Amino acid sequence: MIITIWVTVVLASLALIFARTQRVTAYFAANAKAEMQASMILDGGVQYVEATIVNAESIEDIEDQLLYDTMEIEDAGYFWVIRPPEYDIDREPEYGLVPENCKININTADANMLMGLSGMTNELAASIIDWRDEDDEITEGGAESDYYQLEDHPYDCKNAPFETVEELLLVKGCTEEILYGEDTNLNGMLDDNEDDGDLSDPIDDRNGSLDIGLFRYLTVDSNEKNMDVDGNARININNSEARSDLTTLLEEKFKEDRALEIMVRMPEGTTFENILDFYFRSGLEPDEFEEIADSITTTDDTELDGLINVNLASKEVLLCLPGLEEGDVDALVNSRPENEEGIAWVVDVLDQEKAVPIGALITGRSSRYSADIVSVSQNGRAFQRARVIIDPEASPSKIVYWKSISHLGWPLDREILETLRSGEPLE
Ligand SMILES: [Ca+2]
Ligand SMILES: [Ca+2]
Ligand SMILES: [Ca+2]
Ligand SMILES: [Ca+2]
Repeated sequence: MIITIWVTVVLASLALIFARTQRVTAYFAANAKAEMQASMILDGGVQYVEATIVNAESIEDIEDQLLYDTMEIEDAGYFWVIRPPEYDIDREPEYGLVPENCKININTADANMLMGLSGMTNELAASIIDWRDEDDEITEGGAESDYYQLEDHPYDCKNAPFETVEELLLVKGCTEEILYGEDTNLNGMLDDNEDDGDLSDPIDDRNGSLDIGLFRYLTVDSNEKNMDVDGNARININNSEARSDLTTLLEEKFKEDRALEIMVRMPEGTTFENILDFYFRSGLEPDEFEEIADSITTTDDTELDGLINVNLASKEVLLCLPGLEEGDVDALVNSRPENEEGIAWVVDVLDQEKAVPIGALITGRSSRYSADIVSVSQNGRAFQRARVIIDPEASPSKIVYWKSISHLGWPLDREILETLRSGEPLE
């Protein structure tokens, strides 16, 4: 009898151990499946974004927030493409892509343009210039290799262009605080831990508003081809060999005698700083200028770097353009035509004195876009997040930057995860 009981106990405990192992295995299998779902949805999300940009026929096809909000992959999970809210920095996320040319390019902007950003310091602006210029001459306040060689882990000054914005963390005067502000999870919103002082990381000032740092205003990826909207090379009006092309263009668009009238005003050898300069000195009417603006250029360069999209950039970024004051920027933002892809309209808003100095620094359309993609498995047990930058002008289009930022944590409302974990679908 005693023996029988003993055997039963042993068998029962064996069964218990076995059941537990089964359960743990099943749990791991379910988690592995969730992880895989989340990462496959993320990859799919990146392809979706790339296709959306490449296939878009107008900006409207890219701008619609509904294209990026709670996209469901049946029986697998969901993804979102989030972007920092532009005006109300609260807890309401915004969805969509960010044109990289709505930011300041740290490879091309001079110290004055950099200093236009609030949060930028003289020291950092000077050090950015020294980091990317080839020489070892220290700009006042800046730093070259001599400085970096004295760090605990010494390194050389790069003396070459930045490849990522994150590289700034190597540069004198830049800290995570300056770069990311209080928004350490990079969602552009004020999360609980970003507004509780030192109760939890990061340390913040608990003032109910988000200090956003410089990161969202900076890029190394605002490059575009010097081509018109249809992909044709532009006519360089400073190149005397292209004069006949310009005459042909003017004759095509306007009457022959009008074309002659314009050409007479620019004798051979006349050069222009940029196309806005050409507008003011050629005697073109604004509507005439609008018709040809996209077909002309003042440089033989096939790539244009660091131009700022005057049709979409925020006030903060436009204020970095030389000579523009708040009133000018307000006037520009309030006069933007809807879905415009050119810059000709700028001459209706700014006078010659203000327009010409910015003419070579602005563009009308977007080229590279960044996307911040968040994916989650159907059961809410796994999520993934990545920042990517897509170059649709390369052929074929390509992803020029891809960084996993899943380690920053879940960037959307926690309720989404709770809903999914309770087995409910999202609305
Ligand atoms: Ca240097
Ligand atoms: Ca945040
Ligand atoms: Ca905190
Ligand atoms: Ca704060």
